[in-house]
Amino acid sequence: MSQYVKVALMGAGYAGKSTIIKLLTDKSAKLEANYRPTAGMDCGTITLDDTTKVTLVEMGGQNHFEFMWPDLLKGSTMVVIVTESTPKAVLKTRQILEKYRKQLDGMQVIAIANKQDLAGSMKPESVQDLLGIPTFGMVAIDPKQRVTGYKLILNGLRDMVQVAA
Ligand SMILES: Nc1nc2c(ncn2[C@@H]2O[C@H](COP(=O)(O)OP(=O)(O)O)[C@@H](O)[C@H]2O)c(=O)[nH]1
Ligand SMILES: [Mg+2]
Repeated sequence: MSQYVKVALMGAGYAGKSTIIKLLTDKSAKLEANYRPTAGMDCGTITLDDTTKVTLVEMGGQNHFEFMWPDLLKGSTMVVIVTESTPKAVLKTRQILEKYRKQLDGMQVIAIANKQDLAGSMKPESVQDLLGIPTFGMVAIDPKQRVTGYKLILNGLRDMVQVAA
């Protein structure tokens, strides 16, 4: 029987959540696309091993979808906070994190400092200092980062659920 594990992607609009879901779930997807804000939520599934599937749930980042976040967070084993890597974006992400800290209790929480290809990006270590959670740099539009992305999720889940290999 398969176990489904829920991983929520949280963060402001434009951070790169939809792109990360495409990177990890749809090999044929065009990663570098015009921005289309996610209406409410989006999801995709990755298969970790014979028995474990991971459902990635994106929480739409626009303010007017924020009312859905508490419901979308429910039942998540892991939450990936996605942020752009400019200082301004990271400070906004820190506010989001502070606001939801209570509800993230008991979940594995990591951050992705996305868009490392852009000039003016903070290094993942500096983003981590500000956010206070394990933070990993990424360029979600680069298909070569697919394996890195899988590993981030897999390593995060290893402490939380039984996964083979
Ligand atoms: N330069 C660059 N652009 C990115 C990267 N990741 C996503 N984008 C672009 O940023 C925009 C917003 O991405 P999207 O995944 O829709 O953000 P979301 O609102 O968090 O779901 C899109 O135009 C993406 O193509 C990245 O690593 N580098
Ligand atoms: Mg989106």
